[in-house]
Amino acid sequence: MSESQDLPPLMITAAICGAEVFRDQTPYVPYTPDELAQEAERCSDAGATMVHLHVRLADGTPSQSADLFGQTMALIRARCPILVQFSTGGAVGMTVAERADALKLKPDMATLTTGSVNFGEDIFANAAPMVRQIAKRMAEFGVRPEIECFDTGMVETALRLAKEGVFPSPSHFNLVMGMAGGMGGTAHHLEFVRTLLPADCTWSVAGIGRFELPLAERAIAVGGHVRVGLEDNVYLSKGVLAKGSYELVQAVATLARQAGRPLASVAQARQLLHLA
Ligand code: KMH
Ligand code: ZN
Repeated sequence: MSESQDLPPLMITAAICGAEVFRDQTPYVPYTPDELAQEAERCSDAGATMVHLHVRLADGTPSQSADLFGQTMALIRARCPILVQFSTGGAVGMTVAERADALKLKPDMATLTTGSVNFGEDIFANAAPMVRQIAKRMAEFGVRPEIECFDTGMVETALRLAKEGVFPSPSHFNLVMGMAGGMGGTAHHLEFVRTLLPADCTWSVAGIGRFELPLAERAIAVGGHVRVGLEDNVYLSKGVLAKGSYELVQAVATLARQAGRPLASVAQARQLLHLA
């Protein structure tokens, strides 16, 4: 009997470009609205139910332009049914106003990071008042947050803010693991951080770099959901670049099939995530 028999169908989120991956690292990272929409469709075809979206200027400079988000979301919607999640993290150093502006376009979801963290050599700043401000704007536009946690303290902060009513419960958490500055990316770390999560939440794991696929496999086995993509990891296997986030989605779909865990449809993902 499969270990996965009583688990919910697997939601895969594709993080297709991020703000820190550039063409000198991989030629396959999409920048323009057209490129982003094409990649989102490839990921949808490969089994992803949601795309985690950042936008870029034509030269790859990270942006939070509502105009670019709007163009990209429209192109994605014209191509495929995938849910669209905007980043409110943007790039290190952006203001809250910049980061939260595009929420007015009412994407299906948006990320909400619940604390600050060393981010490589930088600091990704999310003091509690900043988190409340972004959450308030999400509530204003009816956008459901994905609570993004780079360390266990961010889970604790999220629980505290949820008690304050800063965002709705049950929440959906994304555990970003294995980034330099954040929590580690081993199965041990995942086992521990899971114990902190509320029983009624849904959660996914986004392993950074070499942690991506091993953590995906673990999450599939224990009932979590998975985020993969070039934002988090550019390699399909050691030294082999993924030709796009879709190849990483395909790899997760294969792991799910091997574990006997069906993939969620977009309709099922909407239900699991309490989206209208
Ligand atoms: N680019 C990072 C500084 C998010 O999308 O919400 C933040 C980030 C998180 O990527
Ligand atoms: Zn992101």
